[in-house]
Amino acid sequence: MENKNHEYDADQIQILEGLEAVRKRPGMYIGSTSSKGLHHLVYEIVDNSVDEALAGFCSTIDVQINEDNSITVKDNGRGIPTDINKKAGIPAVEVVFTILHAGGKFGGGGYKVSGGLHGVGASVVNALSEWLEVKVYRDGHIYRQKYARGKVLCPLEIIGECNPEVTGTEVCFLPDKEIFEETIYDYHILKKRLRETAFLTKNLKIVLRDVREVGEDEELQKLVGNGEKTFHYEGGIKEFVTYLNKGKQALYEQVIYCEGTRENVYVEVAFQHNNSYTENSYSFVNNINTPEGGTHLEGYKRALTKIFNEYARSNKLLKDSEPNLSGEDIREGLTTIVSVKLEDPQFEGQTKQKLGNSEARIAVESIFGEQLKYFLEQNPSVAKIICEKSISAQRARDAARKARELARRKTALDGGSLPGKLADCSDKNPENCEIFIVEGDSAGGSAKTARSRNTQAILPLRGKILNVEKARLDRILGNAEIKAMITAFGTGIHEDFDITKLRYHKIIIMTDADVDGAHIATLLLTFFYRFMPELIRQGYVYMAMPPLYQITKNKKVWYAYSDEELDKILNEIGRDGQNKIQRYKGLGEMDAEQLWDTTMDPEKRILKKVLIDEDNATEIDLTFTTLMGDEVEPRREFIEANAKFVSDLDI
Ligand code: TSJ
Repeated sequence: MENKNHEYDADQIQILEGLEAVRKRPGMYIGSTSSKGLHHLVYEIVDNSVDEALAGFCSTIDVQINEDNSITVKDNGRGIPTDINKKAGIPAVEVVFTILHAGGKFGGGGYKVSGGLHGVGASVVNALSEWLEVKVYRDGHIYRQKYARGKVLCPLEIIGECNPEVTGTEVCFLPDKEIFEETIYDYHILKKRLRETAFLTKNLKIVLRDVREVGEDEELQKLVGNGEKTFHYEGGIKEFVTYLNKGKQALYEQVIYCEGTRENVYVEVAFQHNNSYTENSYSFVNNINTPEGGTHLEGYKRALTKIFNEYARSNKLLKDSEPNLSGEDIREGLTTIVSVKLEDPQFEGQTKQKLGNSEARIAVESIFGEQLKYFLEQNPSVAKIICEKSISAQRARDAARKARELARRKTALDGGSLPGKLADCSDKNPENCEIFIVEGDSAGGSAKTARSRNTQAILPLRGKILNVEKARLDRILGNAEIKAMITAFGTGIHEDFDITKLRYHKIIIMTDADVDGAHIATLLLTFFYRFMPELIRQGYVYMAMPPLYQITKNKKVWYAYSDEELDKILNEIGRDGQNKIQRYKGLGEMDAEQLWDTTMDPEKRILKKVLIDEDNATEIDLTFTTLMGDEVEPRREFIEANAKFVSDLDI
């Protein structure tokens, strides 16, 4: 007896040490303690309920943001087992919350979504919560256990009885303010992720509710959602494709969908072409986005290319004399979701986000290939539309290649000359150099006068730049402004892109602080995102922040970069009518010296670094579509929310 107690104590110590390690280095377990990590806690918990749904035992998950920014997640699954786990000598549910990496190790079977980069389980959430409470509805009992910062507060106890038909798990937790830099939940972030989860798990109903009161706080108003939202998609990823093609013109009515299982890999593919020129493919493994793709995406691409070429040849849509369609040709304007579920996903690559299992390639290639072939035979009119679109993409690509070769030869002849409008800097070490992309010739003129010639280059752009969402490659590469940027940067684009050739380590977009300026900035960002995404990923792209106001009093000058700042300055210096407040409408209104002082001087200016939120890749695409589409209202909304895409002040 004594001995047994002793062992139990030893186990307890180990448990506490395990969770203490999580509290000491939270970033190791959840990536970061910023807003991103805060939201990650919710996904960790919800993913357990999704596992239960995938196993076929749960149909509804209810997520609630409570008044105190605690989160309640409730499902109608079987309820976490409450019997004593033999190895640990404590109830299974306690194991789940107190032992690292214990999530889902017992019983069950089926697919575990908690297999991604930070799929660390409930014990990590528990360790990082000020308090956590779990309730299990099982066998007619209601069980409850409470914890604080990972420590057990009371044993698992029965607190009531229920109808034995009612089963499920309910977890409520409050993220620890000692750990997280940000502890206020953003409804919109949870909404995006839960919507995606619902798309990927057909028939699963996810309800998101926000019960916080907003009051007067404007910052809080942005984060709080109104009421309740239900995500429930019978069509699963088929509906996901429809959602992603929203605002674009579909080339044919139906979304093409297939599913099947081979070698324990469950495969789903859904796609539909639209009239744009960009590919829009997303792949998922056990509901986790794989931005770098992997074997599942390779299998899909191989089958798509092979089946369409075979079809086009045997139906004489492609002549014997013509070359095969390339994968890129077929994927022009194509929106696709590839989703696989498998028992033991292996992730490879630098960021461990690329699927490595070869059985996933084989499964996707054979299931998708077979069903696509059948579909094309049954739907010749759709097949014809796709083949025709692909053939015209092939022609455009051919024309673009010829134009590029011509451009290359020309550059070879005139010694690789830089664009005429570029005022380059003299320093040749890219680390020291920055290039300002400036809207308009007049602002470009001031910037050229103001700059520090040694390290700052200026490239003025004339008027609105080409919308790359609405043009084909040959036209895009024929556009003077775009050509000038590509040559100035030195990196090339797409598959030719080489970051080591980048001539400036800061690419700074400098546009007016108004709606037109924001529009030009987003056109530029769209171009970078589509053609040189690494430039953004590696943090080389910035936005200059010109001031909105100049305040003058007794020959002293202040600059305000926002309305709040103007208010603050006026409060400090007094509002006695002697101020002359000037509102800047454009960069052109500043002379060279003012432009240098307020926006260009590395010692004083504010730059915003542009970031891509990879977790929200599917939403970024929608954002660009909204922005570049013809509807004015959604675009205005985006521009107002633009600060979300662009963040990270660099002063
Ligand atoms: F992990 C967790 F605690 F965070 C959590 C787990 C949170 C929430 C909201 C739900 C769940 C959860 C776990 N929901 N459903 C389950 N199911 C099981 O743990 C379970 C139930 C029965 C059996 C069985 O073999 O009888 C096996 C498992 C894994």
